[in-house]
Amino acid sequence: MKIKRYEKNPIVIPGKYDWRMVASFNPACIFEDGKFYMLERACSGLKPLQCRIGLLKSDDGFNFEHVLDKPVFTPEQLGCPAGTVEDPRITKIDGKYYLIFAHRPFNYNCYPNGISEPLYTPVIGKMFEGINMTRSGIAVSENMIDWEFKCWITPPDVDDRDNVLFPQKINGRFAMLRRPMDYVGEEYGCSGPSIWLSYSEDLMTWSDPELVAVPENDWEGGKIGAASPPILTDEGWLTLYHGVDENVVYRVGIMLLDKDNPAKVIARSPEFIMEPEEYYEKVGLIIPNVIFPTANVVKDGILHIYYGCADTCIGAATVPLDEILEYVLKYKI
Ligand code: BMA
Repeated sequence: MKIKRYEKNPIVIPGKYDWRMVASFNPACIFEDGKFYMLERACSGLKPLQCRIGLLKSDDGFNFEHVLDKPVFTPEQLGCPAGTVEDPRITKIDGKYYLIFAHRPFNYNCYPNGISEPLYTPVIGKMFEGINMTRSGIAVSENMIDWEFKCWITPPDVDDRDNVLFPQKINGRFAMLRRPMDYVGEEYGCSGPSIWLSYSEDLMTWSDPELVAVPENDWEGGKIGAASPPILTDEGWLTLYHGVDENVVYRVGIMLLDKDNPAKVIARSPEFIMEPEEYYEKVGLIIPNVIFPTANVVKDGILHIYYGCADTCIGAATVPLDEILEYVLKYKI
């Protein structure tokens, strides 16, 4: 099974506007009315490293141009101008667009060192423990340009990112995958940060997380997290995820979740399906060796995977949907 990178990758690079001068990565993408719409995580600079969300569109899913010359979602809209909004994931449910984002409520400087985690220092005040200290939230829109913050979906004191909403309700409830970092240990049933599932009637109150999948393979190191919104197929929810090995190399894995009970993994490939190979996936401004898929679109039977490359630019890759489904079904549990 071969995932084909777009030959002119990277498809989106930083530059052009001040607010996206150093990086554009980890995008959301959706196909609507004959066009692909992408939301990029855009960084203005490294000192401080602050991110906003920009909107682009494309006719073919590979050549994107900006819809607006300014961001469409910002930390200011959260009442937290010193914070940052990151890693958008989009789904459309009952005619409305939902954007799940990760939010760090502080501002920091980033000094890349070329070897995995760069050095971060706070700009004002004290940084919360660990640079990833993240709260996830939801914004809603009817046109993808005007986003309104709806609510937080994780508690303030739990580092919980890689939250991904399923594109339709399951048994009448919203469902999302999540990754509460501290839910680790015997009492949680996992030895490293894992993928969990919660349900909600109204998007505001979420059920206690149920464990879905734990790190199992060497390439997943001690940590896995959800990637892009699961895709409904006849066989179940086809779900991309990422694994981080001990050298901080980010790779992509694939699993299939039960249609009615997505806490149940019905197939999972022990091998990754993508790893950093190209220069733009190995070398970047912030963290090297990262493929971080946050979006997928199925068009004419082809799965388009959109991913952040080394926290700097955006790549696209494709594979026929039936091929990847057939591949993961080889590993039924
Ligand atoms: C994760 C998140 C992503 C980032 C990735 C690689 O923990 O912070 O936003 O792209 O690390 O640095």
